[in-house]
Amino acid sequence: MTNDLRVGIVGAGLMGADHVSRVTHRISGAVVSAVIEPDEQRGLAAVAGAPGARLFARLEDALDAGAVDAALVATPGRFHEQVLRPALAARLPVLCEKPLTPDSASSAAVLEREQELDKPHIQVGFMRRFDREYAELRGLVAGGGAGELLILHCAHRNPQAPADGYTQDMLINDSVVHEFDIVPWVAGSPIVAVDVRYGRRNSLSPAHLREPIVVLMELANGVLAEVEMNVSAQFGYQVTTEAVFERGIARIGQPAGLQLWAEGRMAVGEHAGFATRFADAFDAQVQRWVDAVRDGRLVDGPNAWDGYRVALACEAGLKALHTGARVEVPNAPRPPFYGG
Ligand code: ISE
Repeated sequence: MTNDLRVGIVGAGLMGADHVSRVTHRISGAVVSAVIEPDEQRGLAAVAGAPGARLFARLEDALDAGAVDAALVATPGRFHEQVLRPALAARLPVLCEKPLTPDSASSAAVLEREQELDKPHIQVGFMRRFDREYAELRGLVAGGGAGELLILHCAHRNPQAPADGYTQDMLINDSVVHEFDIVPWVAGSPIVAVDVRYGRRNSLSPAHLREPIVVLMELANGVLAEVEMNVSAQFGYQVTTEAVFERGIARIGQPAGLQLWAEGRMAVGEHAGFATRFADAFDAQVQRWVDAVRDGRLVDGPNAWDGYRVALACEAGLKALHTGARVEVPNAPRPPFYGG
């Protein structure tokens, strides 16, 4: 009998299956004790990769069976609120994949329930905060080593639309959602307004998408951040940031690894998807969460308030996407319960 944290993975799709493998093979101090998935075939496939894990159709059933100490929610975002409700009622620590919920109203409902507990129980899966280079860039901003930060140039490039059913709105609430969290975190200032601009459409984009787009964020401290959101880049998966300071330039996310000069050419590999580009970040995120749950802190990273603020930014981004107007993001000071 070990005292490993018994984690229930909720949702056995692409991300859920990835987390089953991660917790089983790369995270210390935790085991997958349950997979919660209504699709039995998909659930059985996930359980097969987690020795000793049981399959349940609903989180409530796993809770009734006393099968889990914590939950990692990897369902589509539209199901998050209905999973978080019983988890909070059971005072279960949760790592919830982004987004917290698809909109600010449902995120606010989650916050209201969570604030009835003694402390935050939800960590939100904005894994880029655990990427070494983003953390170094944040340290450079905070330390002032190159002067004040002025501008961020971000590129978020997927080789093709990330999944079947990927919609125009998902450019914002499934993809740029990452920049809506990581930009304020790196810059140390909240987003106050969002603009979206359309240029020439990529003829290789799926017929229903109009992209790439450029998303412009204004931060409260005056920093401007622009994001090229591109889901038809073809060559690979690339997430880069160039930071312009008063006295210097910093770049992260550049292609790295073996460089090959041969036959009059030079080449370096590029990622094919987020799973490898952020593999270390995903592992660090889950390990830090498991360690925090085991020592009673429960959360070591973005909390539900961060998820709520991102939901507000996504709503402004969607309005800007559809109107072409500059849309302000409502101010939402962090309450003391969430470290404000
Ligand atoms: C996907 O859901 C992710 O979270 C990836 O990190 C992002 O690059 C991709 O665009 C999204 O669709």
